[in-house]
Amino acid sequence: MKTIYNAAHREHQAEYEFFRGEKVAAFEKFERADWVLSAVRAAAIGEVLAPQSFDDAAITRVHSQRYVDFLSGAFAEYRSLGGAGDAFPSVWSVRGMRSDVLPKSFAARMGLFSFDSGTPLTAGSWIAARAGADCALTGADMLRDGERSAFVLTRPPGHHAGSDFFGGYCFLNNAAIAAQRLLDNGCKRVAILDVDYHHGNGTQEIFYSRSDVLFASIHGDPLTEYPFFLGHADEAGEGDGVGFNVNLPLPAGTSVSAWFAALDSAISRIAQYRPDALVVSLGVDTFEGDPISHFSLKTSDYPALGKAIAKLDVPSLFVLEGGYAVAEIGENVVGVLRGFASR
Ligand code: Q9C
Ligand code: ZN
Repeated sequence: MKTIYNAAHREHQAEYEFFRGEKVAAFEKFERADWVLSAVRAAAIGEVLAPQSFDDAAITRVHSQRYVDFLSGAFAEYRSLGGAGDAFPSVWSVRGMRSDVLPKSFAARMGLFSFDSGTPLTAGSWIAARAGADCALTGADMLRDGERSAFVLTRPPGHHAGSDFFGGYCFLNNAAIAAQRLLDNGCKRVAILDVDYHHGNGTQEIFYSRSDVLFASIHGDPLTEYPFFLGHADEAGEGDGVGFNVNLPLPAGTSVSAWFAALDSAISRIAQYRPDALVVSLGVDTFEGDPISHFSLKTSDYPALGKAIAKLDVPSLFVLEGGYAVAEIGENVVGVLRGFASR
């Protein structure tokens, strides 16, 4: 399996994030991708390639133009106003307030286009995220050109980013951008399997009223786990999308066998959908040693995940999402990719 590597990921380096009022080292750090790249190279799973470049038009298929316009210039604007360090939102538009009027205030637009204060916007966030979208688009085009699978090795991750908001360490939704590209390249139906510990609220939001993308996610129950406000089992889609959104929330502390049972049910639903291509939002924060998550997969469990995905026998694009146990992230990701290849 070939890997498309986002070498620009290092441009995004958050100084810190907040935890219980304290500044703590950012969990979503550049070492994550470095370790995955070393593991990909050490396991010799295939060539490592640089992305092609694409116009913003491929991104505004899923993100709003006003969001892309804001985000691409946001850090420069922050600095021009005298902002020091990374930028964080501090005010949000909630129920009963307007989101259709674009405020002039930078602080107001930071809040309009985000849903948490846990996603530092740094000097290089846009460069890194934009290059990651190029990697996702390159991967989608590789499937069109006959590859059976490919791996998008990028950070920052993407699945929490929606059509016009960032959050959860995510700015551009790489998996959604790739899924839309696969449709634009001729696929009739694309499935997205999200196995990150956290619900992919951004991906769900983007495709919620559509039947040409099936979104299936296994994640920590939002009653107790981030992103809290989406990811419940009764969210089945709306309008044309009814029946094409599948949430399988599991309580924090869920066993490995219960997690794989949920995987079986997600995979059966995807098989029944008969997709022309599959995008996997591959977070490995399901790992027992993950510092911010509460499932208990072991390194030796990840090949079985890849094998189960391979049984679908559909061209598959793996896109890196979360996973914060830095020392094990590479081995866990490569375990999935090797399991897929070995089917
Ligand atoms: N003190 C992804 O895995 N909150 N995002 C963590 C830790 C946000 C995770 C708080 C977690 C976002 C892509
Ligand atoms: Zn996650």
